[in-house]
Amino acid sequence: MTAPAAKKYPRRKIIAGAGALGGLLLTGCDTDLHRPPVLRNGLMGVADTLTMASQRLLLSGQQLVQEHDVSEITKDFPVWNQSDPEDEDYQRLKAGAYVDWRLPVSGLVNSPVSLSLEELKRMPRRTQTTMHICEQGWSAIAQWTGAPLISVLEAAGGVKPQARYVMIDAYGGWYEGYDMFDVVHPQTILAYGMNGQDLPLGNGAPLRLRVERHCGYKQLKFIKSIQVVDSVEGFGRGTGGINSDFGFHWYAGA
Ligand SMILES: Nc1nc2c(c(=O)[nH]1)N[C@H]1C(S)=C(S)[C@@H](COP(=O)(O)O)O[C@H]1N2
Ligand SMILES: [Mo]
Repeated sequence: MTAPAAKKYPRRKIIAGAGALGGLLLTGCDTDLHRPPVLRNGLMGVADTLTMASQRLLLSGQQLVQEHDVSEITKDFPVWNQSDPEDEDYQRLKAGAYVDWRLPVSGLVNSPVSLSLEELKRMPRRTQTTMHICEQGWSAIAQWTGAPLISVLEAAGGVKPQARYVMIDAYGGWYEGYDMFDVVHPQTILAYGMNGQDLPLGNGAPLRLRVERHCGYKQLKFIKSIQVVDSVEGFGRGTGGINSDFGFHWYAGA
């Protein structure tokens, strides 16, 4: 079953979005191919059995990744893959300095909302200086500032008990899915700031995800919308993200 507001991705859109994946190696940070747990196969993951409240309680002690000193920030942090999505809506929003940009938060939340950048900036914020590790063999340190993903879900009235995944859609065709372990992790933020400035265009303006335990490809840029769902079916090829649709690990964490 798919959440009421979940939308299907037309196949041609996935193929178009996959252009940015061309040339990527089919490697991840792990040796096994990790996929999101699927109830109908009898593979029950924690995310399938716990309510958000019990998850928060159980997971509040999750380990944080290392945070660095600002003196370690990398000069010229790379811009990798998509740098300026060829998307009419995105280009229009960019031309208007993202004033009309909104982040719809829908699906299995109690009161769906659509947040402006200003509203996101007024929410609880977290700043963290972390190392980005791209699966293609480079790493770099930057300081990210943003709203914890959990705070954004709370602004939507919190999630319903059936909530298992957060699916995030990006301008330019990418999308990725995350389980509740990552959603409630304190270092999982929707970042609008990088190194003390607004997030630069090439690094995903106006909003990108930082999900610090994961490889580069889970750090979704150019965020368009957020949906809370009970199943990843109905999105793309149904593996839980555009990268796993093309053979990468769905779970790209350490
Ligand atoms: N929407 C979108 N998100 C994306 C990508 C992309 O091409 N499009 N590339 C991913 C990969 S593989 C990496 S390493 C990082 C790169 O982020 P950067 O451009 O800020 O270095 O973004 C990730 N998120
Ligand atoms: Mo990457």
